[in-house]
Amino acid sequence: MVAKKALITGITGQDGAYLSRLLIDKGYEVHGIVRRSSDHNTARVDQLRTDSNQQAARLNLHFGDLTDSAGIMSIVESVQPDEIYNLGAQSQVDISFSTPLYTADVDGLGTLRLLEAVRVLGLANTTRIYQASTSDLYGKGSASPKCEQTPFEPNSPYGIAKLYSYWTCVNYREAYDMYVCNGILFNHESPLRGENFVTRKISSAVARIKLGKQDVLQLGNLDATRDFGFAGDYVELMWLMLQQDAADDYVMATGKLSSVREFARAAFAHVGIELRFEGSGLDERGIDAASGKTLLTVSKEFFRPTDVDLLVGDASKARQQLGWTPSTTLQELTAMMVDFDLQREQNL
Ligand code: NAP
Ligand code: F7E
Repeated sequence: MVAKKALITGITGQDGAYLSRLLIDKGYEVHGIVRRSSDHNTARVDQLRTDSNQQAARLNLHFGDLTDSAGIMSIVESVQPDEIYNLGAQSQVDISFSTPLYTADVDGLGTLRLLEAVRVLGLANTTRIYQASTSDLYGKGSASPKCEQTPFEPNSPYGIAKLYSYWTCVNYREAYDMYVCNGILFNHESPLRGENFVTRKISSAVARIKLGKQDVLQLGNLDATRDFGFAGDYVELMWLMLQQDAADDYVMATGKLSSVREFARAAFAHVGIELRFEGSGLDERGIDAASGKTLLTVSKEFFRPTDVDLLVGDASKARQQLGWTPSTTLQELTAMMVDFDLQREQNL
């Protein structure tokens, strides 16, 4: 049987690494787009290239960038993918405030470039497309939990750029009968999460503090509350979405809430440190109940011009129609991340 071909933009990111492993295990020939960089940037997929000859032979990397229409067109033409997973993005919400035009170009127009490449190359009826949409589309809306019918009110350049992509995908599905799906993903984390995102910033700092390599962890908005899932569970649903009779959009979420403060408390507890919170606002501190030492402080530097206070999702549609439920609990996720960082720090 001929192997299916998948093209992944953003293959070097957290989700790209989990998804490429899943697809290779399913027998796919996987192609990934890698940005030119002055240094090595494929660390998250390097293991796949050395795990076994069979896996390495199934992974093909191409230099490209979502801002480069001709390059994207050329890669799509040469790969002729059965499935495209558009995971590439400037994915940091805080950074999107300082790079709004670049974020719009990559996260908004980048999707259009990909869809146009598929359409213009005559692949509209053969190539299925997954778009990495986001719970940030909901922004400041107060309805909770959020489902596929909840109105979008994005309040960051990132969310607004992703909203453009969301509707462009819906439009290409309706106008050209293309198989295009939006996965509206709530926050999902893992040991492969970038260290600038809050959960990994916490797990890596907790490991360093435990090992005496760092004194204090500085965070921003401790009240921000998110629906944190495990990235390894979420990539399965990306694949499932492209295996249905008809394309549709789905929320992926755990339905459980945790504030940043609660996540930090649980991460410290995992290494045996009981954190007691005192004070409020910029004066709030997390104190080691045993030693009285301040281990966590709040800094203005990590606040955003506008933030999303609370995001929790209702993934009933994915559960009922695709049989998908996330299997990793928040406690398991926290332990997995902190243990990984402890081991990594010990080996440095
Ligand atoms: P990530 O770890 O930040 O990975 C982003 C990927 O996009 C990286 O491979 C990055 O390449 C690539 N990229 C950035 N700019 C690019 C450009 N101009 N052209 C081509 N590729 C580019 O993000 P993630 O957590 O895996 O998320 C995957 C996707 O899901 C993103 O679109 C994100 O916005 C979306 N999403 C994520 C979450 C979440 O909680 N993780 C939730 C909802 C939606 P480099 O490695 O070279 O930087
Ligand atoms: O922030 C607060 C911060 O940067 C979560 C991306 O994958 O998920 C992610 O976006 C919350 C925010 O993720 C710090 O203000 C407090 O309220 O980890 P984050 P995010 O902004 O939710 C969505 C669904 C995506 O689509 C995105 O691509 O935590 N927070 N203190 C902090 N955040 C950071 N980064 N650093 C802090 O020190």
